[in-house]
Amino acid sequence: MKNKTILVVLILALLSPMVFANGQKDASSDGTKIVLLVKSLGNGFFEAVADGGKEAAGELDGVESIYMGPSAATAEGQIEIIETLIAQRVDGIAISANDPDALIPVAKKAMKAGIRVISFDSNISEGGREVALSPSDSELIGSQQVRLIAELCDYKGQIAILSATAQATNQNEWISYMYEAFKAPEYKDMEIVEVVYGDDAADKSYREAVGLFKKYPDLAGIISPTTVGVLATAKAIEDEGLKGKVQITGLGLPSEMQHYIENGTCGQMALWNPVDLGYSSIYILNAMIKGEVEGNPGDVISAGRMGTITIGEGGNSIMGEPFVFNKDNIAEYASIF
Ligand code: RAM
Repeated sequence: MKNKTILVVLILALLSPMVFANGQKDASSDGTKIVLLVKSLGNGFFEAVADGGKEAAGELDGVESIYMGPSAATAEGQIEIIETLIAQRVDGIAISANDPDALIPVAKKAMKAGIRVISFDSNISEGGREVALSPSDSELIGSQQVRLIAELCDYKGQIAILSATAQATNQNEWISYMYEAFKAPEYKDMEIVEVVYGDDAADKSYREAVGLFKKYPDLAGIISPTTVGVLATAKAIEDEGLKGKVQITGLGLPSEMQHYIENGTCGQMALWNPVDLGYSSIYILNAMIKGEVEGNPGDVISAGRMGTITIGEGGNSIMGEPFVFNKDNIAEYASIF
C-alpha cells in the first residue's frame, strides 16, 4: 500500500529570498514555543533530532525548540504530554508518533485550540496533523534494507526482522515494503521467518535478538529498522559469538554503530540525517505559525540550510535513498550523528 499521507519533499536547492506574508503570529515577547515530541526519551536518534531543532531555533527570531517525550514509546504517554501542552498553549507541536491513529483525537483537540500540529519521522494519519514530514520514500527504505541484508547473506537463508513497537507508523510501513521487495526473483532463496518487537528499548531489543538466535539456529540475518534495535542486535551477536554467522543490517546511527561496523559485526547499514529532520520540522512549523504558509500541498517553505521544502501530495515523492554506511565511511559520519 502506498503511503497516502501528505509527504514533504525536501528539495536541496539554493535558498530563494524569503518573502514574509502577513503573519498570524509575530515573534512576540514571550516567543514562539515549538515542541518536538518524540517517541521516547533516551534514544540517540531523537537527541540528534533535538540538536537540529535547536540549530533551527537559533536561526529564527524568537523561536524556542522544546524537546519532550514519554519515558517509554507508548501512545498513552504521548497523549498525556499533548494534553499538558494544550493547557500550556504552546504554538506548535511536531510529533514522531507511537501510533498512527491513537493520537488523532488529542491532536485534533490541540489544533482546535489553535496549536499547529505536524508529524515527522513516524507519522500520524490524515486528520491528526496538518503536514507529515517523512525522511525518505518508505518503499525505497524497505527495499534498500532487503538489498543490504541480501548482500550480507549471499542472497540466501532465513531472515528475521527486529522492529521498534508493534504500532510504529514508520517501521510498519517499511516492513510492509520489505515483504513486497522479498517477492523479487533474486531473493527466492531467502524468507522472512518472523517479525519481533524490541519497543525501542535496548534491553527488550537485546532479549528479542537472543530469542531469535535460540528459536532459529540456522538464522542467516536480522534486519532491524530502528537505531535502538540494530545496536542491541549487534551487541547480542557479538556477545553470543555469532559474528559472521548471523548478519545484521538496519537503520543505525553511525555514532552508536561505529564499533560494530569497524569490527565487521554489521557489514553495512543505512540512515538519513536525524539532525535535518529536527531542523526542518522547526522551520515548517514556524512558517505555519507565522502565517507564511498554510501547510497545503504546493506550499514552499524556506528552510535555512535545507533550502526549500515543498509540501507535496501522495506518497510518490522521493527525497533520495538513505545513506549507506560501511567500514570505509563510518568514522567520517560518527562524529556528526
Ligand atoms: C528509532 C526510532 C525512529 C526511527 C529510527 C530509524 O530511533 O524508531 O522512529 O526513525 O529508529
